[in-house]
Amino acid sequence: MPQYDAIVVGAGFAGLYMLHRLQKRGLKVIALEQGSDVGGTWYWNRYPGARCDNESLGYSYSFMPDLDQEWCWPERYSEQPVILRYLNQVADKLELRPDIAFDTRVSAASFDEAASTWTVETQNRETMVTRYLIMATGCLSVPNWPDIPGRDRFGGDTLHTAQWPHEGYDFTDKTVGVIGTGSTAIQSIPQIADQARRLTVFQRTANHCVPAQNCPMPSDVEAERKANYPEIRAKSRYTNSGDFVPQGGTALMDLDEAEQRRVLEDCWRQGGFYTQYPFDDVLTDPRANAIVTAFSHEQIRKRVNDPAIADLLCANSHPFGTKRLCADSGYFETYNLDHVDLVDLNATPITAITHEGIKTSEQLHKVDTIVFATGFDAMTGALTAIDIVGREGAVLRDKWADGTRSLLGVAVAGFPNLFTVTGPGSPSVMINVVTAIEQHVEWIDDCIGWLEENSASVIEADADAENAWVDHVNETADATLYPQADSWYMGANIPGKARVFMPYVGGLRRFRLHCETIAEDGYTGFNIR
Ligand code: NA7
Repeated sequence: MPQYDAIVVGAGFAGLYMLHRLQKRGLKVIALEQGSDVGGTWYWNRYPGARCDNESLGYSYSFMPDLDQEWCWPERYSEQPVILRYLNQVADKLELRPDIAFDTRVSAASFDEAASTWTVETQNRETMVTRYLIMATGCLSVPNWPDIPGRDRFGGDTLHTAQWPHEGYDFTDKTVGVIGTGSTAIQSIPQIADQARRLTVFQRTANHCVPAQNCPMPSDVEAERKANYPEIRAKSRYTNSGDFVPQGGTALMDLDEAEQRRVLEDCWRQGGFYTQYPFDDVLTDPRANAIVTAFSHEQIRKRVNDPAIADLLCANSHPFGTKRLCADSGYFETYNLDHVDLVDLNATPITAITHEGIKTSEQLHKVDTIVFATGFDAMTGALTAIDIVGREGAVLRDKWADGTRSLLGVAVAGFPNLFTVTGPGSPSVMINVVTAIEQHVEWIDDCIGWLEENSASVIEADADAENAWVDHVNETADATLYPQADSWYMGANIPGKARVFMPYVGGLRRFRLHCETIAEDGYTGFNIR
């Protein structure tokens, strides 16, 4: 049976960096990746319009200064193929591919207490043994296929945005139904409408959405960034957002009405996450939140011709920003096209999928193609899909059945020598996820280095420390408006999943400093043998 010092599961942003760090440390390490190539999220999500809504100049590794200078991001927000090209370039430059096993899906992992090793099993029935197991499986990697009666009986083409055909899909002359109106749908709907003969969008919940204001990369912005990259990178590591965009500093409620309006207009002009970054109170004070919501609705009504459709598109079910904010490019204007319809599933829910199309309580919508833009089993899906068995037969899936429990989102009591990159309880998806990944990868690598230097063979999160961290994560979320939304942050999009606010909303700076203190103090909160 092959033996390793470390196995990394996944070869996206997290897995590639983890592999590189452990290689540099001189460990015998392999990455196991279910896809046929590197990229993770950016390998799978190839739907039309797929684009990162973090700005290109901040959505890349900070540890490759030469690549920072060489690489040119063509747009303010990068399309999926560009990010995938970037990750391929990284894998080539760092010569990572020889140590990645592709088309290799991990199905089980169990901890051998006597040997202090993990036995890892793949779907191809291979088994291997490792001292450290690092799950770099991504926060948004397991697609959510809703359990709609008759889904398998549909006679046309069924697509899921997160498992898009690599050869693409031609919507020309097709009658198309899109289910879902989250970020992915908002990006893909304008592009699908460009090609399709008829497009019907099935909306259960309108999402808060801001204009992306995407544009070709301004040469002066790129030049300025490249001249100052090292300082900006260093600064981004200690901001709350993990980004170079300044966050906080303005309380909307401290401004008079005219000032509020001026600031909001400025935010909308800048677009993207600038719309929520400046404010300290929008996610904590319902009054401030209501002001942003009202302003946002006003912008939608200006863009959508039919007032009844505009009303449906205005998010009302949850406070602004408490579900992942969507960034649009021409989304609202799509509903002004004669061949595009919006179905309100609150008024007329989907009752079934038939051979011919999507049936609501009102009518059958005949379609050639159904696009499921229905999201992911977020944050935990990839981990609970694997049979992970720790000490004394503890099963991770069972441990998390009533809600995720983790120390720093990086380690779980009962599961020695298992690390999770951007696991639940860490800032992960609440901030620039590449910065979040780098912080976790570096912390894990340092921790493994420390264990090796101190001749320790086992590290495990202490149960009390884990409880204290979970309490802190919950208290931090409860001080905000976030838990008011039925979001994927809460696990609320998956029937039967425990409702617990999973990511840490205390900001990267606080989190990083806390993690640093723990390491400096010899890994307090962890039991080491
Ligand atoms: P999201 O944001 O989870 O959106 C999924 C959408 O699908 C959302 O509008 C859901 O409505 C809808 N949905 C899910 N199940 C159903 C059923 N059964 N019927 C009707 N509609 C349904 O996923 P995305 O892929 O758009 O984005 C995920 C993240 O990727 C995004 O936040 C970025 O970080 C990148 P609901 O709101 O649950 O009522």
